[in-house]
Amino acid sequence: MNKIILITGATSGFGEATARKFAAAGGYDIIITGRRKEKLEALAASLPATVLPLTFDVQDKTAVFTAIDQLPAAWKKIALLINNAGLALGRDLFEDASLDDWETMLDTNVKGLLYVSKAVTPLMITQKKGHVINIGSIAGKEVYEKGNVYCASKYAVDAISKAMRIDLLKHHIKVTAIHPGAADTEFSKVRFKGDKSQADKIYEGYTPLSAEDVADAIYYCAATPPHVCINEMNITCTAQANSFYLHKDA
Ligand code: NDP
Ligand code: 8X3
Repeated sequence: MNKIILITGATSGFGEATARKFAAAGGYDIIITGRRKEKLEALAASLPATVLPLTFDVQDKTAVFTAIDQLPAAWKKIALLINNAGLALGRDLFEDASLDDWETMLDTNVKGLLYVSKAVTPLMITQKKGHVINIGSIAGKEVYEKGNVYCASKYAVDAISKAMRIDLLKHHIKVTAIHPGAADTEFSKVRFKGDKSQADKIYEGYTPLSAEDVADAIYYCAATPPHVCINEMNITCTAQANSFYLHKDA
């Protein structure tokens, strides 16, 4: 019987690459989610797997709980939840940053992850097993200048992952946090609000992670035997040591 997985933020970047990875591997029925309906439907149609696209904004508590509650019974046996939806908005000094940007990051990266987890983990508790993979960031390991609230949101993902691992232990639910470094996805385009030249500069002078590199890491963590849980994985490109040290060729 195929395992059911739910991936948030599957319309681009890590989420889309992860959906492609699991679909190609076989053995999974996949729920893909995001706000951009057309992208979700196009991805669903292109994957060699049974796929259920679900359109909702993770910031909308009612929409999250309704979407999960209304899943057909067979789709409720979720074995793996990948909490990936998230974003950075702006790269500004504390005194210059926008409160709206801060609120959107906290509402998405922290509260959205909590809503989806609170909606899905009861379905795992009923099954007495499950696996939650949270996508944090190296920004949740060291704060960098102008990273302020994005970093804070990812520190929260780190803490929430540790807390979930402890509290869900008795339900045989694995919790893994994956903390990637710079990866070339739509992330910087979103962060710099469509300013392509600013976004492109982030990835100049070195080879960043690709979405597929992170999807491979997610798949590796998901494919461990039932008695093994990778608690945490920090993954950067070879040119990057952490949030501070990134070697760019001249
Ligand atoms: P992308 O911008 O390519 O993808 C982000 C995904 O999140 C999209 O599918 C987007 O879908 C979804 N998303 C954003 N906001 C919402 C929302 N409110 N409700 C539902 N879905 C939402 O970025 P990445 O793939 O790079 O990012 C994925 C995760 O990885 C994020 O949590 C990010 O913080 C983290 N990360 C990224 C790194 C990088 O350098 N790229 C490094 C470390 C961590 P849609 O717009 O359709 O809703
Ligand atoms: C994304 C990586 O370094 O831009 O989480 O914060 S970074």
